[in-house]
Amino acid sequence: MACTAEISEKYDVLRRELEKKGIDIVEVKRKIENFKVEVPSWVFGAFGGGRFSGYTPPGAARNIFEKLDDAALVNRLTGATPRVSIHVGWDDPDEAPFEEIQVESFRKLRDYARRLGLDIGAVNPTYFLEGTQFGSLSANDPETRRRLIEHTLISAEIAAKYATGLITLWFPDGSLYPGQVDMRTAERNMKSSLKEIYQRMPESVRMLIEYKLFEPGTYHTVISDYCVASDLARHLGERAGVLIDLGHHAHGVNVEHIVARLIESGMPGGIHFNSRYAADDDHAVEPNMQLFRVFHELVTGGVIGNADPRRDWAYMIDQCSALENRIQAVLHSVDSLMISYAKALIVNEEVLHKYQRKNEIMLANRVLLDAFLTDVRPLIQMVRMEKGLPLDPVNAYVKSGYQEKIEKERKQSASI
Ligand code: PSV
Ligand code: MN
Repeated sequence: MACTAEISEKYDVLRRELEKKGIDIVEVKRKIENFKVEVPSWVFGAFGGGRFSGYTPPGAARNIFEKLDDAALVNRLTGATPRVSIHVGWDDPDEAPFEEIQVESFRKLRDYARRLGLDIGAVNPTYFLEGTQFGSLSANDPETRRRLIEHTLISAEIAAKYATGLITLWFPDGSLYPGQVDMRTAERNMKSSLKEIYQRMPESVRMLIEYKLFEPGTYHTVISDYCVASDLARHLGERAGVLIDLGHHAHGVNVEHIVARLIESGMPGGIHFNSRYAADDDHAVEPNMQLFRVFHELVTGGVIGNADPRRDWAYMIDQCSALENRIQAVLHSVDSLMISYAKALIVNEEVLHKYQRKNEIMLANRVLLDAFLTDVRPLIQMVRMEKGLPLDPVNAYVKSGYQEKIEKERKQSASI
């Protein structure tokens, strides 16, 4: 493990290198210090895809309180995750049947979170429980639509009273075969259900609509891409926007272009960060070139790190794959996000613009590459050292003894 002097030395080398390029490292450091991302409650629990007899990594949290305990540890090790995004249908502290979930139950969740130094972040209504296999807000059955509209309004009230006032909506609505649903009727139902929610939800609440190209719908999904989501959001009003989940596109889609377009439209936005290889596999975030390019759009679009918080987007990790140690995986994600953000902040924008104006294609491209290939870890470590945080949160977790403790305490596996 690197010692203090070694880190300062490496940081100085990086500082001199960046200063030569006219990059203000102190400003970059300040932005990294302030970086925050929400963690999902579900990464700590038993949700795992139902394979291998519902195998869940040892030590998984058995209820929302244990999920918050784990989230608090992640925040203590990273200093960057003070909020936890919840799923109302999975995280009711009273574990009431779906129809009986009470807004007031979530007060004790908020209070418990506060005692751990946390807040409840984005509130997700849960549309994919028993009874929505043929659609939720777009279902043919008016009774199903009514149930889910009321559930969303309860979620919105929870968000207003006990969280940050943000609801994030993802729908399993779609179809498996051509002809199964009338696509126009489904769209009309979705639109009118959302309109009713928007008109009835508390005025302080904002909503982000998440799109997904596939799953569970294999032939069609009602909100398949950002154009559908942004059309809906525009139809609703200025408190509605789009949630981009990195895993929800066809392979090869230029996601940073979607980010750029949404920023340009001025619409509220948010990102669910994760990595995927084959489909929506919800793996831990990797500091790859795509993630760097996404951050570059957020930085140059004046969104992330903007002094005016109203300009900023919402950032959440959305991961929960079946086999790996979840706490290690989420710590790794936070690390990857900080690295990618730092790389985006050290792009030499002046030189980039000069090459863009001159149509110097390769030279412009190499400016991005230069930032991407720079090892920014000394900067991240410097930030952590100054905050009294472990330099390597994953390593610190392994050594902490927490895993052994939860494996012992939570032997009895749980369902959520
Ligand atoms: C759906 O695949 C999704 O990305 C949504 O954000 C859900 O809320 C989350 O995953 C958990 O299922
Ligand atoms: Mn998501």
